[in-house]
Amino acid sequence: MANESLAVEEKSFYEEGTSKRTGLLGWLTSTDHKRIGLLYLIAITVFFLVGATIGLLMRLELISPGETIMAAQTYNALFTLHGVIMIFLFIIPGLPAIFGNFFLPIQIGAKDVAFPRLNLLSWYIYIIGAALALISLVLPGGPIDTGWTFYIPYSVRSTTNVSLAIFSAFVLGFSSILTGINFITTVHRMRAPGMGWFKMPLFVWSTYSTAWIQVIATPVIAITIILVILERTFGVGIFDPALGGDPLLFQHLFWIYSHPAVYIMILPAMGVVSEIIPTFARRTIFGYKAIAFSSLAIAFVGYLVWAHHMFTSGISDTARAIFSFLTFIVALPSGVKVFNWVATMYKGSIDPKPPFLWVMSFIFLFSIGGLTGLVVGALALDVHLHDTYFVVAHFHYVMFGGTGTIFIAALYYWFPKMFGKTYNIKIANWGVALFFISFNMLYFPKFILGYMGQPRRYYDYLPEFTSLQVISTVGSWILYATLLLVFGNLVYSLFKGKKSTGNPWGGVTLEWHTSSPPPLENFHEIPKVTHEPYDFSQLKEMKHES
Ligand code: HEM
Ligand SMILES: [Cu+2]
Repeated sequence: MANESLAVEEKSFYEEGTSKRTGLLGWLTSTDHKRIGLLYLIAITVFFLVGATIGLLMRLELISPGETIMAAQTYNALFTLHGVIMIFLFIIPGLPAIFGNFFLPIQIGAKDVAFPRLNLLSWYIYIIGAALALISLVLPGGPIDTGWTFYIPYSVRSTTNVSLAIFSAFVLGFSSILTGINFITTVHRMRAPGMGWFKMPLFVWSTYSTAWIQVIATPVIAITIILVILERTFGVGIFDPALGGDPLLFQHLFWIYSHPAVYIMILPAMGVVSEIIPTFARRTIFGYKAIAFSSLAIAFVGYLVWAHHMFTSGISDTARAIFSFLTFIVALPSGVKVFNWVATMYKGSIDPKPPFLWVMSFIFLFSIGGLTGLVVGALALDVHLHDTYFVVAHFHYVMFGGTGTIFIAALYYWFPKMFGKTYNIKIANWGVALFFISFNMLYFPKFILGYMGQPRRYYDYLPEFTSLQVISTVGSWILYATLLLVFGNLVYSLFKGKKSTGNPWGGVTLEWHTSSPPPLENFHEIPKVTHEPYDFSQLKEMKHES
Protein backbone atom coordinates (compact mmCIF):
# COMPACT_ATOMS: atom_id res chain seq x y z
CA MET A 1 0.00 0.00 0.00
CA ALA A 2 1.57 3.32 -1.11
CA ASN A 3 2.33 5.68 1.76
CA GLU A 4 -0.25 8.37 0.86
CA SER A 5 -0.14 10.82 3.68
CA LEU A 6 3.55 11.15 4.47
CA ALA A 7 3.67 13.87 1.73
CA VAL A 8 0.40 15.83 2.13
CA GLU A 9 0.17 18.05 5.23
CA GLU A 10 -3.05 16.97 6.86
CA LYS A 11 -4.99 18.10 9.93
CA SER A 12 -4.06 15.82 12.78
CA PHE A 13 -6.45 14.50 15.45
CA TYR A 14 -5.20 17.28 17.72
CA GLU A 15 -6.65 19.90 15.36
CA GLU A 16 -9.80 18.02 14.40
CA GLY A 17 -11.97 16.24 17.03
CA THR A 18 -15.19 14.22 17.14
CA SER A 19 -16.79 16.61 19.62
CA LYS A 20 -18.25 20.03 18.72
CA ARG A 21 -16.56 21.42 21.80
CA THR A 22 -12.95 22.63 21.76
CA GLY A 23 -10.19 22.86 24.36
CA LEU A 24 -10.33 20.63 27.46
CA LEU A 25 -14.04 19.93 26.96
CA GLY A 26 -13.23 18.85 23.43
CA TRP A 27 -11.02 16.18 24.97
CA LEU A 28 -13.34 15.17 27.83
CA THR A 29 -16.24 14.63 25.41
CA SER A 30 -14.20 13.14 22.54
CA THR A 31 -15.00 9.61 21.35
CA ASP A 32 -11.83 9.47 19.21
CA HIS A 33 -9.84 6.36 20.25
CA LYS A 34 -6.55 8.28 20.01
CA ARG A 35 -7.69 11.04 22.36
CA ILE A 36 -9.13 8.46 24.77
CA GLY A 37 -5.79 6.61 24.66
CA LEU A 38 -4.03 9.83 25.64
CA LEU A 39 -6.53 10.56 28.44
CA TYR A 40 -5.62 7.14 29.85
CA LEU A 41 -1.90 7.89 29.32
CA ILE A 42 -2.10 11.00 31.51
CA ALA A 43 -4.13 9.35 34.31
CA ILE A 44 -2.19 6.07 34.33
CA THR A 45 1.26 7.74 34.25
CA VAL A 46 0.28 9.95 37.19
CA PHE A 47 -0.84 6.88 39.19
CA PHE A 48 2.34 5.01 38.27
CA LEU A 49 4.48 7.85 39.61
CA VAL A 50 2.34 8.08 42.76
CA GLY A 51 2.76 4.32 43.25
CA ALA A 52 6.51 4.57 42.67
CA THR A 53 6.74 7.41 45.21
CA ILE A 54 5.03 5.21 47.81
CA GLY A 55 7.52 2.45 46.95
CA LEU A 56 10.34 4.92 47.54
CA LEU A 57 8.90 5.81 50.97
CA MET A 58 8.67 2.14 51.92
CA ARG A 59 12.28 1.60 50.91
CA LEU A 60 13.28 4.62 52.99
CA GLU A 61 11.57 3.05 56.00
CA LEU A 62 13.51 -0.16 55.31
CA ILE A 63 16.96 1.52 55.25
CA SER A 64 17.48 0.49 58.89
CA PRO A 65 15.90 -2.09 61.25
CA GLY A 66 13.10 -0.90 63.53
CA GLU A 67 11.04 2.23 63.08
CA THR A 68 12.80 4.75 60.76
CA ILE A 69 10.30 7.23 59.26
CA MET A 70 6.89 5.61 59.89
CA ALA A 71 4.94 3.38 62.30
CA ALA A 72 4.06 -0.23 61.46
CA GLN A 73 0.39 0.61 60.74
CA THR A 74 1.45 3.29 58.24
CA TYR A 75 3.75 0.78 56.53
CA ASN A 76 0.81 -1.67 56.27
CA ALA A 77 -1.35 1.00 54.69
CA LEU A 78 1.44 2.04 52.30
CA PHE A 79 2.23 -1.39 50.87
CA THR A 80 -1.51 -1.97 50.45
CA LEU A 81 -1.97 1.34 48.65
CA HIS A 82 1.18 0.76 46.58
CA GLY A 83 -0.06 -2.69 45.52
CA VAL A 84 -3.63 -1.53 44.79
CA ILE A 85 -2.43 1.47 42.72
CA MET A 86 0.19 -0.48 40.80
CA ILE A 87 -2.12 -3.42 40.06
CA PHE A 88 -5.57 -1.87 39.48
CA LEU A 89 -4.69 1.69 38.36
CA PHE A 90 -1.40 1.15 36.48
CA ILE A 91 -0.51 -2.29 35.19
CA ILE A 92 -3.91 -3.93 34.44
CA PRO A 93 -5.34 -0.98 32.48
CA GLY A 94 -1.87 0.29 31.29
CA LEU A 95 -0.88 -1.06 27.90
CA PRO A 96 -4.37 -2.10 26.64
CA ALA A 97 -6.09 1.19 27.59
CA ILE A 98 -3.29 3.47 26.32
CA PHE A 99 -1.61 1.74 23.37
CA GLY A 100 -4.45 -0.71 22.63
CA ASN A 101 -6.80 2.24 22.30
CA PHE A 102 -4.41 4.39 20.27
CA PHE A 103 -2.91 1.75 17.94
CA LEU A 104 -5.17 -1.33 17.67
CA PRO A 105 -7.67 0.40 15.29
CA ILE A 106 -4.83 1.95 13.22
CA GLN A 107 -2.91 -1.36 12.99
CA ILE A 108 -5.95 -3.14 11.50
CA GLY A 109 -6.73 -0.18 9.21
CA ALA A 110 -9.89 0.98 11.02
CA LYS A 111 -11.16 4.51 11.69
CA ASP A 112 -11.95 3.82 15.36
CA VAL A 113 -13.00 1.07 17.77
CA ALA A 114 -16.43 -0.59 17.36
CA PHE A 115 -18.13 1.36 20.23
CA PRO A 116 -16.54 4.82 20.54
CA ARG A 117 -18.99 6.19 23.15
CA LEU A 118 -18.65 3.05 25.26
CA ASN A 119 -14.92 3.62 25.01
CA LEU A 120 -15.22 7.10 26.49
CA LEU A 121 -17.53 5.72 29.19
CA SER A 122 -14.82 3.16 30.09
CA TRP A 123 -12.42 6.01 30.76
CA TYR A 124 -14.93 7.78 33.00
CA ILE A 125 -15.57 4.54 34.91
CA TYR A 126 -11.78 4.25 35.37
CA ILE A 127 -11.64 7.80 36.77
CA ILE A 128 -14.61 7.17 39.09
CA GLY A 129 -12.97 3.96 40.37
CA ALA A 130 -9.73 5.84 41.00
CA ALA A 131 -11.59 8.64 42.81
CA LEU A 132 -13.34 6.13 45.09
CA ALA A 133 -10.00 4.52 45.96
CA LEU A 134 -8.55 7.93 46.85
CA ILE A 135 -11.63 8.94 48.88
CA SER A 136 -11.27 5.71 50.91
CA LEU A 137 -7.90 7.00 52.10
CA VAL A 138 -9.29 10.06 53.84
CA LEU A 139 -12.62 8.84 55.27
CA PRO A 140 -12.81 7.99 59.01
CA GLY A 141 -11.45 4.48 59.62
CA GLY A 142 -8.33 5.25 57.64
CA PRO A 143 -6.71 3.71 54.57
CA ILE A 144 -7.09 -0.04 53.92
CA ASP A 145 -4.22 -2.09 55.45
CA THR A 146 -4.91 -5.67 54.30
CA GLY A 147 -2.38 -5.91 51.45
CA TRP A 148 -3.60 -5.78 47.81
CA THR A 149 -4.77 -9.39 48.10
CA PHE A 150 -7.52 -8.48 50.65
CA TYR A 151 -7.10 -11.85 52.39
CA ILE A 152 -9.75 -13.19 54.78
CA PRO A 153 -10.35 -13.11 57.73
CA TYR A 154 -8.43 -9.81 58.24
CA SER A 155 -10.25 -7.98 55.39
CA VAL A 156 -13.61 -8.81 57.03
CA ARG A 157 -12.42 -7.73 60.50
CA SER A 158 -10.15 -4.75 59.72
CA THR A 159 -11.71 -1.46 60.85
CA THR A 160 -10.07 0.47 58.01
CA ASN A 161 -12.01 1.52 54.85
CA VAL A 162 -11.85 -1.92 53.27
CA SER A 163 -15.37 -1.89 51.76
CA LEU A 164 -14.94 1.36 49.80
CA ALA A 165 -11.40 0.48 48.72
CA ILE A 166 -12.35 -2.91 47.35
CA PHE A 167 -15.53 -1.43 45.84
CA SER A 168 -13.27 0.90 43.83
CA ALA A 169 -11.53 -2.23 42.44
CA PHE A 170 -15.02 -3.56 41.59
CA VAL A 171 -15.78 -0.38 39.60
CA LEU A 172 -12.38 -0.43 37.85
CA GLY A 173 -13.15 -3.98 36.75
CA PHE A 174 -16.03 -2.69 34.61
CA SER A 175 -13.72 -0.31 32.76
CA SER A 176 -11.55 -3.34 31.99
CA ILE A 177 -14.50 -5.51 30.86
CA LEU A 178 -15.96 -2.80 28.58
CA THR A 179 -12.56 -2.14 27.01
CA GLY A 180 -12.23 -5.87 26.37
CA ILE A 181 -15.65 -6.07 24.69
CA ASN A 182 -14.72 -3.09 22.50
CA PHE A 183 -11.42 -4.63 21.36
CA ILE A 184 -12.88 -8.09 20.63
CA THR A 185 -15.68 -6.58 18.51
CA THR A 186 -13.26 -4.22 16.74
CA VAL A 187 -10.89 -7.05 15.75
CA HIS A 188 -13.77 -9.22 14.51
CA ARG A 189 -15.66 -6.44 12.65
CA MET A 190 -13.42 -3.53 11.73
CA ARG A 191 -10.40 -4.96 9.86
CA ALA A 192 -9.47 -3.27 6.58
CA PRO A 193 -9.84 -5.16 3.28
CA GLY A 194 -7.07 -7.75 3.00
CA MET A 195 -6.32 -7.68 6.76
CA GLY A 196 -6.91 -11.40 7.38
CA TRP A 197 -6.29 -12.89 10.83
CA PHE A 198 -2.76 -13.88 9.83
CA LYS A 199 -2.03 -10.44 8.46
CA MET A 200 -2.69 -8.76 11.80
CA PRO A 201 0.28 -7.33 13.71
CA LEU A 202 1.19 -9.37 16.79
CA PHE A 203 0.34 -6.47 19.12
CA VAL A 204 -3.24 -6.87 17.90
CA TRP A 205 -3.14 -10.63 18.58
CA SER A 206 -1.85 -10.13 22.12
CA THR A 207 -4.33 -7.32 22.87
CA TYR A 208 -7.13 -9.51 21.47
CA SER A 209 -6.11 -12.47 23.70
CA THR A 210 -5.92 -10.11 26.66
CA ALA A 211 -9.41 -8.79 25.94
CA TRP A 212 -10.85 -12.30 26.33
CA ILE A 213 -9.25 -12.61 29.77
CA GLN A 214 -10.58 -9.14 30.72
CA VAL A 215 -14.12 -10.20 29.75
CA ILE A 216 -14.10 -13.74 31.21
CA ALA A 217 -11.98 -13.41 34.39
CA THR A 218 -12.90 -9.96 35.73
CA PRO A 219 -16.49 -10.92 36.73
CA VAL A 220 -15.00 -13.48 39.19
CA ILE A 221 -13.19 -10.82 41.24
CA ALA A 222 -16.27 -8.57 40.94
CA ILE A 223 -18.51 -11.20 42.55
CA THR A 224 -15.90 -11.97 45.20
CA ILE A 225 -15.62 -8.30 46.17
CA ILE A 226 -19.40 -7.97 46.50
CA LEU A 227 -19.44 -11.07 48.76
CA VAL A 228 -16.75 -9.57 51.04
CA ILE A 229 -18.69 -6.29 51.27
CA LEU A 230 -21.88 -8.26 52.10
CA GLU A 231 -20.00 -10.19 54.81
CA ARG A 232 -18.49 -6.99 56.27
CA THR A 233 -21.80 -5.12 56.18
CA PHE A 234 -24.36 -7.76 57.18
CA GLY A 235 -22.15 -10.40 58.92
CA VAL A 236 -23.33 -13.21 56.64
CA GLY A 237 -20.84 -16.11 56.91
CA ILE A 238 -19.23 -16.66 53.50
CA PHE A 239 -15.47 -16.49 54.00
CA ASP A 240 -14.81 -15.69 57.69
CA PRO A 241 -14.49 -18.94 59.71
CA ALA A 242 -15.79 -17.13 62.82
CA LEU A 243 -19.05 -16.66 60.86
CA GLY A 244 -19.01 -20.23 59.52
CA GLY A 245 -17.36 -19.18 56.28
CA ASP A 246 -14.38 -20.64 54.39
CA PRO A 247 -11.26 -18.49 53.99
CA LEU A 248 -9.82 -20.83 51.35
CA LEU A 249 -12.90 -20.23 49.17
CA PHE A 250 -11.88 -16.56 49.10
CA GLN A 251 -8.30 -17.42 48.10
CA HIS A 252 -9.54 -19.68 45.27
CA LEU A 253 -11.92 -17.03 43.93
CA PHE A 254 -9.34 -14.24 44.33
CA TRP A 255 -6.62 -16.12 42.41
CA ILE A 256 -9.02 -17.55 39.78
CA TYR A 257 -9.08 -13.91 38.63
CA SER A 258 -5.71 -12.61 39.79
CA HIS A 259 -3.54 -15.22 38.16
CA PRO A 260 -5.14 -14.86 34.70
CA ALA A 261 -4.90 -11.13 35.47
CA VAL A 262 -1.09 -11.41 35.36
CA TYR A 263 -1.55 -12.30 31.68
CA ILE A 264 -3.70 -9.17 31.21
CA MET A 265 -0.54 -7.47 32.46
CA ILE A 266 2.12 -9.28 30.40
CA LEU A 267 0.46 -10.34 27.11
CA PRO A 268 0.11 -6.78 25.70
CA ALA A 269 3.75 -6.18 26.67
CA MET A 270 4.79 -9.29 24.75
CA GLY A 271 2.84 -7.91 21.78
CA VAL A 272 4.80 -4.64 21.90
CA VAL A 273 8.07 -6.60 21.97
CA SER A 274 6.94 -8.47 18.83
CA GLU A 275 6.45 -5.06 17.17
CA ILE A 276 9.77 -3.50 18.22
CA ILE A 277 12.18 -6.39 17.52
CA PRO A 278 11.42 -6.85 13.77
CA THR A 279 11.46 -3.06 13.24
CA PHE A 280 14.95 -2.62 14.68
CA ALA A 281 16.32 -5.96 13.43
CA ARG A 282 14.96 -5.14 9.95
CA ARG A 283 13.79 -8.74 9.67
CA THR A 284 10.38 -10.31 9.48
CA ILE A 285 9.44 -11.95 12.79
CA PHE A 286 10.52 -15.60 13.23
CA GLY A 287 7.53 -17.93 13.67
CA TYR A 288 4.68 -15.43 13.31
CA LYS A 289 1.92 -18.03 13.76
CA ALA A 290 3.69 -19.69 16.72
CA ILE A 291 3.85 -16.31 18.49
CA ALA A 292 0.21 -15.50 17.63
CA PHE A 293 -1.03 -18.86 18.94
CA SER A 294 1.24 -18.74 22.01
CA SER A 295 -0.70 -15.64 23.12
CA LEU A 296 -3.96 -17.63 22.98
CA ALA A 297 -2.25 -20.63 24.64
CA ILE A 298 -0.99 -18.45 27.51
CA ALA A 299 -4.45 -16.90 27.88
CA PHE A 300 -6.00 -20.40 28.11
CA VAL A 301 -3.49 -22.35 30.24
CA GLY A 302 -3.21 -19.28 32.50
CA TYR A 303 -6.68 -20.18 33.81
CA LEU A 304 -5.49 -23.51 35.16
CA VAL A 305 -2.68 -22.55 37.57
CA TRP A 306 -4.26 -20.22 40.17
CA ALA A 307 -3.70 -22.45 43.22
CA HIS A 308 0.09 -22.14 42.93
CA HIS A 309 -0.52 -19.12 45.18
CA MET A 310 -1.96 -21.47 47.81
CA PHE A 311 0.70 -24.14 48.26
CA THR A 312 1.01 -23.36 52.00
CA SER A 313 -2.72 -22.78 52.60
CA GLY A 314 -3.56 -26.40 53.42
CA ILE A 315 -4.93 -27.63 50.06
CA SER A 316 -4.34 -31.37 49.33
CA ASP A 317 -1.03 -32.77 48.10
CA THR A 318 -2.72 -34.00 44.92
CA ALA A 319 -4.04 -30.53 44.16
CA ARG A 320 -0.62 -29.02 44.87
CA ALA A 321 1.14 -31.51 42.56
CA ILE A 322 -1.32 -30.83 39.73
CA PHE A 323 -1.08 -27.03 40.03
CA SER A 324 2.71 -27.18 40.26
CA PHE A 325 2.82 -29.29 37.08
CA LEU A 326 0.46 -26.93 35.22
CA THR A 327 2.56 -23.95 36.32
CA PHE A 328 5.54 -25.46 34.50
CA ILE A 329 3.34 -26.01 31.40
CA VAL A 330 2.35 -22.34 31.23
CA ALA A 331 6.04 -21.41 30.95
CA LEU A 332 6.26 -23.20 27.57
CA PRO A 333 4.32 -20.72 25.37
CA SER A 334 6.21 -17.88 27.08
CA GLY A 335 9.44 -19.68 26.17
CA VAL A 336 8.28 -19.92 22.53
CA LYS A 337 7.99 -16.14 22.41
CA VAL A 338 11.45 -15.49 23.92
CA PHE A 339 13.00 -18.07 21.54
CA ASN A 340 11.32 -16.50 18.48
CA TRP A 341 12.36 -12.99 19.49
CA VAL A 342 15.99 -14.06 19.80
CA ALA A 343 15.73 -15.99 16.49
CA THR A 344 14.40 -12.84 14.80
CA MET A 345 17.41 -10.82 15.99
CA TYR A 346 19.83 -13.54 14.86
CA LYS A 347 21.53 -12.29 11.64
CA GLY A 348 19.36 -9.15 11.76
CA SER A 349 20.88 -5.72 11.00
CA ILE A 350 20.27 -4.37 14.46
CA ASP A 351 19.66 -0.63 14.83
CA PRO A 352 20.09 -0.17 18.64
CA LYS A 353 17.73 2.77 19.11
CA PRO A 354 16.20 3.40 22.58
CA PRO A 355 12.99 1.32 22.05
CA PHE A 356 15.14 -1.66 21.08
CA LEU A 357 17.45 -1.17 24.09
CA TRP A 358 14.43 -1.10 26.43
CA VAL A 359 13.35 -4.40 24.90
CA MET A 360 16.80 -5.88 25.56
CA SER A 361 16.44 -4.81 29.19
CA PHE A 362 12.98 -6.44 29.23
CA ILE A 363 14.24 -9.77 27.88
CA PHE A 364 16.88 -9.96 30.62
CA LEU A 365 14.68 -8.80 33.52
CA PHE A 366 11.58 -10.74 32.43
CA SER A 367 13.61 -13.93 31.99
CA ILE A 368 14.83 -13.63 35.62
CA GLY A 369 11.23 -13.01 36.67
CA GLY A 370 9.95 -15.98 34.65
CA LEU A 371 12.65 -18.43 35.74
CA THR A 372 12.18 -17.52 39.42
CA GLY A 373 8.48 -18.13 38.79
CA LEU A 374 9.44 -21.75 38.09
CA VAL A 375 11.41 -21.77 41.37
CA VAL A 376 8.35 -20.75 43.41
CA GLY A 377 6.20 -23.05 41.22
CA ALA A 378 8.19 -26.03 42.56
CA LEU A 379 6.40 -27.26 45.67
CA ALA A 380 9.37 -28.05 47.90
CA LEU A 381 10.96 -24.64 47.24
CA ASP A 382 7.73 -22.67 47.56
CA VAL A 383 7.06 -24.02 51.06
CA HIS A 384 10.32 -22.26 52.01
CA LEU A 385 9.94 -19.13 49.87
CA HIS A 386 6.19 -18.35 50.05
CA ASP A 387 5.42 -14.89 51.50
CA THR A 388 9.11 -13.92 51.63
CA TYR A 389 11.07 -11.21 49.83
CA PHE A 390 11.89 -13.82 47.16
CA VAL A 391 8.25 -13.58 46.02
CA VAL A 392 8.38 -9.75 46.21
CA ALA A 393 11.50 -9.77 43.99
CA HIS A 394 9.91 -12.30 41.60
CA PHE A 395 6.76 -10.28 40.93
CA HIS A 396 8.65 -6.98 40.62
CA TYR A 397 10.90 -8.62 37.97
CA VAL A 398 7.88 -9.87 35.99
CA MET A 399 5.54 -6.90 36.54
CA PHE A 400 7.96 -3.96 36.68
CA GLY A 401 10.94 -5.54 34.86
CA GLY A 402 8.43 -7.01 32.40
CA THR A 403 5.37 -4.86 31.75
CA GLY A 404 6.71 -1.70 33.43
CA THR A 405 9.80 -1.73 31.18
CA ILE A 406 7.67 -2.29 28.08
CA PHE A 407 5.35 0.53 29.12
CA ILE A 408 8.37 2.81 28.75
CA ALA A 409 9.59 0.99 25.58
CA ALA A 410 6.15 1.44 23.97
CA LEU A 411 6.18 5.16 24.88
CA TYR A 412 9.63 5.58 23.29
CA TYR A 413 8.63 3.54 20.22
CA TRP A 414 5.30 5.23 19.46
CA PHE A 415 6.04 8.75 20.87
CA PRO A 416 6.93 10.16 17.40
CA LYS A 417 3.67 8.74 15.97
CA MET A 418 1.47 9.88 18.88
CA PHE A 419 2.89 13.40 19.18
CA GLY A 420 4.75 14.07 15.90
CA LYS A 421 7.93 14.92 17.83
CA THR A 422 11.37 13.35 18.35
CA TYR A 423 13.28 13.13 21.65
CA ASN A 424 16.91 13.23 22.79
CA ILE A 425 18.40 9.83 21.93
CA LYS A 426 21.50 10.20 24.16
CA ILE A 427 19.44 10.99 27.26
CA ALA A 428 17.12 8.14 26.30
CA ASN A 429 20.04 5.68 26.17
CA TRP A 430 21.27 6.85 29.58
CA GLY A 431 17.73 6.24 30.84
CA VAL A 432 17.85 2.57 29.77
CA ALA A 433 21.29 1.96 31.29
CA LEU A 434 20.53 3.64 34.64
CA PHE A 435 17.16 1.89 34.85
CA PHE A 436 18.76 -1.53 34.26
CA ILE A 437 21.48 -1.03 36.88
CA SER A 438 19.27 0.54 39.57
CA PHE A 439 16.46 -1.98 39.00
CA ASN A 440 18.77 -4.90 39.77
CA MET A 441 20.25 -2.99 42.74
CA LEU A 442 16.73 -2.49 44.15
CA TYR A 443 15.22 -5.94 43.59
CA PHE A 444 18.01 -8.55 43.27
CA PRO A 445 19.01 -8.30 46.95
CA LYS A 446 15.39 -9.19 47.78
CA PHE A 447 15.92 -12.66 46.24
CA ILE A 448 18.79 -13.25 48.67
CA LEU A 449 16.92 -11.72 51.63
CA GLY A 450 13.89 -13.87 50.86
CA TYR A 451 15.99 -17.02 50.57
CA MET A 452 17.52 -16.15 53.95
CA GLY A 453 14.00 -15.95 55.40
CA GLN A 454 12.98 -12.26 55.33
CA PRO A 455 9.17 -12.29 55.29
CA ARG A 456 7.28 -9.81 53.10
CA ARG A 457 5.05 -7.03 54.51
CA TYR A 458 7.22 -6.36 57.60
CA TYR A 459 8.54 -2.87 58.28
CA ASP A 460 11.26 -4.33 60.51
CA TYR A 461 14.00 -6.97 60.04
CA LEU A 462 16.95 -8.72 61.69
CA PRO A 463 20.14 -6.59 61.95
CA GLU A 464 22.14 -9.05 59.84
CA PHE A 465 19.93 -8.15 56.85
CA THR A 466 20.87 -4.44 56.97
CA SER A 467 23.55 -4.29 54.24
CA LEU A 468 21.36 -5.91 51.57
CA GLN A 469 18.41 -3.69 52.61
CA VAL A 470 20.60 -0.57 52.29
CA ILE A 471 21.75 -1.59 48.76
CA SER A 472 18.10 -2.08 47.82
CA THR A 473 17.10 1.32 49.20
CA VAL A 474 19.95 3.15 47.42
CA GLY A 475 18.85 1.32 44.25
CA SER A 476 15.33 2.71 44.71
CA TRP A 477 16.72 6.28 44.87
CA ILE A 478 18.64 5.88 41.60
CA LEU A 479 15.67 4.13 39.98
CA TYR A 480 13.30 6.90 41.01
CA ALA A 481 15.66 9.59 39.67
CA THR A 482 15.94 7.58 36.44
CA LEU A 483 12.15 7.43 36.07
CA LEU A 484 12.06 11.24 36.37
CA LEU A 485 14.77 11.47 33.66
CA VAL A 486 12.95 9.01 31.38
CA PHE A 487 9.57 10.79 31.61
CA GLY A 488 11.20 14.24 31.78
CA ASN A 489 12.93 13.64 28.44
CA LEU A 490 9.56 12.94 26.80
CA VAL A 491 7.69 15.82 28.45
CA TYR A 492 10.47 18.22 27.40
CA SER A 493 10.34 16.84 23.82
CA LEU A 494 6.59 17.39 23.71
CA PHE A 495 7.26 21.13 23.82
CA LYS A 496 10.80 21.50 22.49
CA GLY A 497 11.33 18.36 20.39
CA LYS A 498 12.03 18.49 16.64
CA LYS A 499 9.20 17.51 14.28
CA SER A 500 9.15 13.80 13.48
CA THR A 501 8.70 12.19 10.08
CA GLY A 502 5.84 9.72 9.51
CA ASN A 503 8.20 6.74 9.86
CA PRO A 504 11.34 7.55 11.87
CA TRP A 505 12.18 3.91 12.70
CA GLY A 506 11.42 2.29 9.33
CA GLY A 507 8.47 0.23 10.62
CA VAL A 508 6.05 -1.47 8.21
CA THR A 509 2.88 -2.02 10.24
CA LEU A 510 0.00 0.30 9.27
CA GLU A 511 0.58 3.02 11.86
CA TRP A 512 3.84 3.83 10.03
CA HIS A 513 1.93 4.24 6.74
CA THR A 514 0.13 7.35 7.99
CA SER A 515 1.28 10.75 9.18
CA SER A 516 2.62 11.65 12.63
CA PRO A 517 0.39 12.47 14.44
CA PRO A 518 -2.34 10.67 12.51
CA PRO A 519 -5.44 12.42 11.11
CA LEU A 520 -8.78 12.02 12.92
CA GLU A 521 -9.82 8.96 10.87
CA ASN A 522 -6.26 7.59 10.81
CA PHE A 523 -5.98 7.27 7.02
CA HIS A 524 -6.97 9.43 4.05
CA GLU A 525 -8.52 6.34 2.45
CA ILE A 526 -9.15 2.86 3.89
CA PRO A 527 -5.94 0.90 3.35
CA LYS A 528 -5.95 -2.30 1.23
CA VAL A 529 -3.56 -4.77 2.79
CA THR A 530 -1.53 -6.87 0.35
CA HIS A 531 1.70 -7.62 2.23
CA GLU A 532 2.48 -10.27 4.84
CA PRO A 533 3.01 -8.79 8.33
CA TYR A 534 6.53 -7.45 8.95
CA ASP A 535 7.42 -7.66 5.23
CA PHE A 536 10.17 -5.06 4.97
CA SER A 537 10.22 -5.11 1.17
CA GLN A 538 7.35 -2.60 1.32
CA LEU A 539 9.66 -0.03 2.89
CA LYS A 540 10.82 1.02 -0.57
CA GLU A 541 7.21 1.93 -1.46
CA MET A 542 6.92 3.80 1.84
CA LYS A 543 9.64 6.31 1.07
CA HIS A 544 11.48 5.50 4.29
CA GLU A 545 12.87 8.86 5.51
CA SER A 546 14.66 8.02 8.76
C1 HEM B 1 9.98 2.69 42.17
C2 HEM B 1 9.35 1.60 42.04
C3 HEM B 1 8.96 0.62 43.14
C4 HEM B 1 9.45 0.43 44.42
C5 HEM B 1 10.57 1.21 45.11
C6 HEM B 1 8.70 -0.67 45.01
C7 HEM B 1 8.90 -1.16 46.31
C8 HEM B 1 8.06 -2.07 46.94
C9 HEM B 1 8.19 -2.48 48.35
C10 HEM B 1 9.28 -1.99 49.30
C11 HEM B 1 7.16 -3.34 48.62
C12 HEM B 1 6.79 -3.94 49.98
C13 HEM B 1 7.51 -5.19 50.28
C14 HEM B 1 7.00 -5.81 51.56
O1 HEM B 1 7.23 -5.25 52.64
O2 HEM B 1 6.36 -6.84 51.46
C15 HEM B 1 6.41 -3.49 47.39
C16 HEM B 1 5.31 -4.32 47.27
C17 HEM B 1 4.59 -4.45 46.09
N1 HEM B 1 4.87 -3.86 44.86
FE1 HEM B 1 6.33 -2.52 44.48
N2 HEM B 1 7.80 -1.16 44.10
C18 HEM B 1 7.93 -0.40 42.94
C19 HEM B 1 7.24 -0.58 41.77
C20 HEM B 1 6.23 -1.49 41.59
C21 HEM B 1 5.55 -1.73 40.32
C22 HEM B 1 5.86 -1.02 39.01
C23 HEM B 1 4.60 -2.69 40.58
C24 HEM B 1 3.61 -3.34 39.65
C25 HEM B 1 3.31 -2.99 38.53
C26 HEM B 1 4.66 -3.03 41.99
C27 HEM B 1 3.83 -3.94 42.62
C28 HEM B 1 3.90 -4.27 43.96
C29 HEM B 1 2.96 -5.15 44.65
C30 HEM B 1 1.77 -5.83 44.04
C31 HEM B 1 3.39 -5.27 45.99
C32 HEM B 1 2.77 -6.12 47.09
C33 HEM B 1 1.96 -5.25 47.99
C34 HEM B 1 1.40 -6.13 49.08
O3 HEM B 1 2.16 -6.82 49.74
O4 HEM B 1 0.17 -6.12 49.23
N3 HEM B 1 5.68 -2.30 42.58
N4 HEM B 1 6.98 -2.72 46.38
CU1 LIG C 1 0.08 -16.96 39.79
